[in-house]
Amino acid sequence: IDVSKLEYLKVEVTPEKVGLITLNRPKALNALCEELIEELNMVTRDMDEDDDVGAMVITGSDRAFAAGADIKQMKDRPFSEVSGRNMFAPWAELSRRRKPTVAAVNGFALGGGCELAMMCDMIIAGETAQFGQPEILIGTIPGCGGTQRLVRSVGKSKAMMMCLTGERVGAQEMLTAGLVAKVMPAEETLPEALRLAGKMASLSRPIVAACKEAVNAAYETTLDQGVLFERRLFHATFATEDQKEGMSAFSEKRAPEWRHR
Ligand code: CO8
Repeated sequence: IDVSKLEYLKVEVTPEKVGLITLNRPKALNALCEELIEELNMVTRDMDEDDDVGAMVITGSDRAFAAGADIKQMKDRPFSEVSGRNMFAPWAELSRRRKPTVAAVNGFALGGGCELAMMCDMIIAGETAQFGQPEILIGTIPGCGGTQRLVRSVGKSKAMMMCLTGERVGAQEMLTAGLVAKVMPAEETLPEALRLAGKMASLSRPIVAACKEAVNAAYETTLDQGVLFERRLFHATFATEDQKEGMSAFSEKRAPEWRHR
């Protein structure tokens, strides 16, 4: 794709092989219109297939990661269209990427913005970041995983509080609750996200992908099935050159040289 033609995103690939995607719709606090999500799907699909990218970081501005789905775009749509076109179904595409994805969140992550961050593999938040599912305040409910992913990471009580009151919750509280992996001073949010993504991009691609698949299985299956799936993938790593290289390098007290990255 021609990244110079993107209207709502800024995209670059760092020397550390990290695909950096910046939501760029400042006038609307990065409200997620359908065109923005289409671009995001296109870019992340491209990066997932690009050997020069090992991990992705999605970020917004200092003021807003994203203030939700575009309310003005959807407000007058009739039920027949919303349901008939299965509105928001394509937005979940991000959660199916094979390479690691990191959300670097400063400012507002509300509604669809919070849901977008939760579709990433991990969230790094600035001290002043605010998370919320305010849909209830505008006469609707979360439409892209808010009621589901939130429960799985922060538990029922806090998810209920957020979804039923629409009140925003700060980064530190979300760290304690388990939604975010790390809280940083605002100006260090993106550098830390890039550092972590760079680390993942420096490792063996097939092994990183297998590990992500195994962790994701924990969301979808029983403990017994999940542990079995993990063990089978663990066995499968022994069929790769990188497992042999990694363990040989350890034994020989040298840094591994990954074949597949
Ligand atoms: N949609 C459209 N425009 C928006 C949105 C939005 N979600 N959020 C902000 N904007 C616009 C404002 O209308 C305003 O535009 P204008 O200057 O033309 O009037 C501009 O951004 C700046 O916003 P404010 O003046 O309101 O800035 P404040 O600092 O006063 O307030 C807030 C910031 C608190 C973030 C406030 O803008 C707000 O409450 N926004 C709406 C938050 C919200 O309700 N989000 C949920 C939307 S519904 C949703 O997300 C459904 C989920 C669907 C699935 C998504 C899949 C990923």
